[in-house]
Amino acid sequence: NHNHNHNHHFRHADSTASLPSSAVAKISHLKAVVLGDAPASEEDDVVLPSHEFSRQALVPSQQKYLEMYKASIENPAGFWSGIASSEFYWKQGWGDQVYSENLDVRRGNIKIEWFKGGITNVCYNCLDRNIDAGLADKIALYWESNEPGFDATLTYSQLLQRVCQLANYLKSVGVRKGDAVVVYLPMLMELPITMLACTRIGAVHSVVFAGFSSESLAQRIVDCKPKVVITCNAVKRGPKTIFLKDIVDAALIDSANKGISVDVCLTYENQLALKREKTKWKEGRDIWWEDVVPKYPTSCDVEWVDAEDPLFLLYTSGSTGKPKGVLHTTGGYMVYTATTFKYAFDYKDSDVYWCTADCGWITGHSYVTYGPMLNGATILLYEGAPNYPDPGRCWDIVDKYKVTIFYTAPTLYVTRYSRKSLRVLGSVGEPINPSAWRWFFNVVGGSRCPISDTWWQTETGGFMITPLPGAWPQKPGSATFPFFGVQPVIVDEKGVELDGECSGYLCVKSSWPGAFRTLYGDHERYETTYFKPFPGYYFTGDGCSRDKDGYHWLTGRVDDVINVSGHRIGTAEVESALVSHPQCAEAAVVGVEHQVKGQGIYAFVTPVEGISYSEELRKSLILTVRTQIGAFAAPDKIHWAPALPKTRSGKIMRRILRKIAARQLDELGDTSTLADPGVVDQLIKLADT
Ligand code: 6R9
Repeated sequence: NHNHNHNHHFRHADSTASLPSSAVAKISHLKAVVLGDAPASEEDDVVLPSHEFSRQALVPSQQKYLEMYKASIENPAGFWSGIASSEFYWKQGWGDQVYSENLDVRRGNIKIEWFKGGITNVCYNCLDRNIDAGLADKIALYWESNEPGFDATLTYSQLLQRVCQLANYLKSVGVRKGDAVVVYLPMLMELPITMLACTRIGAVHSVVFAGFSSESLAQRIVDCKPKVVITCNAVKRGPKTIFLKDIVDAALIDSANKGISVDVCLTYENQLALKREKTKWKEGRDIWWEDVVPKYPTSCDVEWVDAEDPLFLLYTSGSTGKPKGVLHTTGGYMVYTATTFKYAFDYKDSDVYWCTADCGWITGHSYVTYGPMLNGATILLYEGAPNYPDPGRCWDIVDKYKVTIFYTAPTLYVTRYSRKSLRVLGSVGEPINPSAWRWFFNVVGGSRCPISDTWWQTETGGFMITPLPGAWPQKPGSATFPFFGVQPVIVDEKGVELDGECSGYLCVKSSWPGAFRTLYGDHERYETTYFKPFPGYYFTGDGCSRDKDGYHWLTGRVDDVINVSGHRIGTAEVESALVSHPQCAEAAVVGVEHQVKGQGIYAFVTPVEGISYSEELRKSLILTVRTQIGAFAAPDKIHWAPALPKTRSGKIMRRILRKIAARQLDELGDTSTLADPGVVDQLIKLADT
């Protein structure tokens, strides 16, 4: 009794002739259901936006999307400068050139600039501008504690005061424009406050996810040499207390040993987790936030900066061991995150928006803090674990705050409550498979809410391929079509652009305002990693296919990066942690499909000679990874390996290891090029020990 509507709304736009094939939909004879009419069944290939939804949407039709997309590609300068000048405050306009770019290594250094010469400030645009526009008393932040029953709110004007006090404090300890500030905080209000305070004075924040170990933190401190580190004494996550300050102490000792000492460690006393009396303290260096920050004035002049001045650094995993410091600058990032947020979630002033990401990741930068705040949105911050004290917690929170836009990773929970307030859903971090999509759509959204499956990366700053909820018919599991100004291309291994229905490596042609500008201190690595593999394009590291209707389907990383619950982890990072263990001779790490986490970490380990396989060694190897990287990077499986399968030139054949890990033993392929083909049988025998 499903109300199927065949080809209900599909109409071909006339304006598609000159569009890149990435933006042209040719939908034909698909089974479809209309939003709100009935659940999406396994047979439904398409979910159509309802008239009701589309009527109120910012982009109400496919036709409108195509018009805007076309304008954005044909005249990027006009498209983006129109938005930038009408929706943001600039102390001074940019020069004659809206943007300049070179994405082709054959033509010299890679360079991307947007709005160069324009003078602005992101914090001003997030707070002062919105307050001037009448939002002073609008709730900016709702904060929900790990412990049910503890919460707090800040209006836009209260938030501005808090931000200014911290900004003034930071100036008083010598933080100036261009200085780095490392932030190691959980999801307290103090985290976005800190980000905005840095931005206000032109300092460059480098937020380190508070699940990283002291060694990872130290590595980042050594790389960016901050004037100040900001943390809190402890945090509760679920039933556990995590002593963050102890981790910072160890990191500061570690980085001092490597020649980088930090003078100030500003520490927030998180009273719900730990009293200050119980916190280890280093006089002279450590300062309680509550003792100093509230004493500073509640207003603070803005540091006006160039659009191309750095906004923040965020370290992310690559395919080699050392994390990469992704650098985003001011103007383009501001315009891009605000615009993508607005359109992809069809944002309305009355929305209550909740993104479950931690500010330690890019999603928390662009879509907890900057994008929503630039739009003057009401944002919910949740401190705790999604399943604490029970699996219904997320739905309790949605109901408590009447959340209307819910943006999360596909790694999800159980059904329990009505989520009547929801209007738009978002998904990020990993491919969402069609049945997970249907579950999210039918159960969480009551088959009423469109899903924005947003594909993007730390490097891209904001959404790249995403549905616009009022415009596109959606296919469960597809990120659909590019955002305005984005030209995705799919290339083969030779870098030849593929057309029509195809599958290959996902690249992007031309720049977009939110693109990262360099890897901090290593422009050469920036060029090598992202622009040399396919000259003329930005290479994403992802595989992608395009179906006959023009929809994009992301198929996961094609490099040695694993995606665990939406957290990017380089296999090389885990391997180098494992081999640092005195009893580990060699290690090779691959990703495997994981029911809950999307991908799991699967490690093949060869112990040093004379050491036997034991449960003790297994535990101690896992502990080593936890302490060197963080708990989220702990291998799910240690597979003992007398030796690893290698080519005669000594290269580990990961292809074979991936098949063994997935137990696809009949798909091992050609093993004859191995130096010792017998290794494979040995590994198979040891698979379940
Ligand atoms: C935003 C974020 C980036 C990698 C990316 C891709 C995967 C992200 C996705 C997705 C399929 C989506 N990814 N969103 N894959 N569909 N909607 O996650 O940034 O941490 O840098 O990870 O995540 O593989 O290359 P980041």
